[in-house]
Amino acid sequence: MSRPRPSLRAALAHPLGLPVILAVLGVTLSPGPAHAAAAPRPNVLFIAVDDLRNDLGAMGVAHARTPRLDALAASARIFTHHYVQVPTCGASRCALLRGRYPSEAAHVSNGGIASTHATWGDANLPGWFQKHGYRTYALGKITHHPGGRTGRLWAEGPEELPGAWTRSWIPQTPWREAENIMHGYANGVPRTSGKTPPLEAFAGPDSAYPDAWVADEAVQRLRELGASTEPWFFAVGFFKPHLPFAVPQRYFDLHDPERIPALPPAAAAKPEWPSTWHPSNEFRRNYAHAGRDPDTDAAYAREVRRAYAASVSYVDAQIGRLLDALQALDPAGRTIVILWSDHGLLLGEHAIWGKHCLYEHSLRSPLLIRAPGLAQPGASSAALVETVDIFPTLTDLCGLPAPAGLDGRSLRPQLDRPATPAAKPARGFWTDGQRTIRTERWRLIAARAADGAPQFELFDYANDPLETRNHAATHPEVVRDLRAQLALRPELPASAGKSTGNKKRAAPPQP
Ligand SMILES: [Ca+2]
Repeated sequence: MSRPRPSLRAALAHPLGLPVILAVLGVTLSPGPAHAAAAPRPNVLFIAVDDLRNDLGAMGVAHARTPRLDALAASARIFTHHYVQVPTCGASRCALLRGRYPSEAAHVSNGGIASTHATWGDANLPGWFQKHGYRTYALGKITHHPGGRTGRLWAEGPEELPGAWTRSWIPQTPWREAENIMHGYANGVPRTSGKTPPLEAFAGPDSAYPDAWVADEAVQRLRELGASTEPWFFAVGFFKPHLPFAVPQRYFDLHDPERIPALPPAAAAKPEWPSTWHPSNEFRRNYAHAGRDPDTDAAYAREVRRAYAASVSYVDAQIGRLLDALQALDPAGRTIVILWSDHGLLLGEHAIWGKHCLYEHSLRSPLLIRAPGLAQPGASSAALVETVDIFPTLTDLCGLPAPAGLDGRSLRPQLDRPATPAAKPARGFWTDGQRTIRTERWRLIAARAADGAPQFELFDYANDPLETRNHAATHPEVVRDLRAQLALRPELPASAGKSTGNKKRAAPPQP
């Protein structure tokens, strides 16, 4: 990797003086106690958004109304091809915090952190930062259990990731317990699975819904952190745009449903080939639809997409308040800011309303990174990057060593030069041993048919970006090559344990 160097003259005039001069002369300051005393570690604000696909204005989505995320993107590196490892909340966050690909079936289940953390060793993102002098905070939904408790209503019982956080908590709200805030309707009403609706527009203030409370608490905590003499890693997890798509009416009013484009019929069709298609159980079973089906009711499809867009606008506004507080605290921009979503979402693509599958829109999600001294802020990187890259990127940017065994790569090359290509393909994992690998042109999904025979779906994004055909039979050489790359990682056992987001088997292979 070659990093651009400032001129010596510019370095001499630079307010940071010596470090810049040393950089010009090619001298690297290795991180260590002596250096740490001279140059404080940067603070980190990590913002997790739940189920956010790349529907941002900054990513070219015309109907999006995301002014605050767009403003953040204008000061950050926009990773347009960021892929998560597992398309469900808890398991994606498990990969984030381990910095590793799933290596056992539990790692693709929502309970993966709680059931496997004892074997992680040093691969524990907040634990590693704490070990290196950081105070670590998790507010809201950072792991599958907001607040970090795994017992009744996620409000009591064993810690999900013991000892890793200086504090892990949720705000005190009308929804009270974590499991209720996660799926909250207006003014403290919890979800009743299968009986409450997937959409709600309430004519009331932002504080009628949980994320305004998360933002309030985050702003308060940031002000307190301003007095901290120790570096901090503050993770703030918002709940929207996860189902239910329930936010104040005024965010619905931002969106004209007629302006949200419908999908081309071929993109909205259920795959005709043997596939890993699933019936969207989270959407269909956990909510009441009054007999309506967005696959056959175009008006309902528009309503659902509009409610999702409204939920994105609502969380955008709450994140904006947090960023305003950071700006007041740190006007010089010395804090590293990462915005990440745990996976994307299909809004009718392949006739799926949800995630829990290995198709493109399920695995692809926004990643924005703002770091002090970032080159070309606002420029996009189209490099294929992954959630497992975040751990080594943060240790790199903060001048910490990285623990052994991380699967990702630091994204510093793409931060320095956005045109830098990816270091590796992107890998995804799902239940029943399903796996995928994504290269710049292709995606292979490997699964097993009902009779146990290998089954492949191959997509060609150069010629068929909407995944409307399975190209496996016409490109056997590509399948061979990608299978060989898949084989570099062990296949996970078929059983993934309980709870993958849907109540039963989340993504049964279809004959
Ligand atoms: Ca999620």
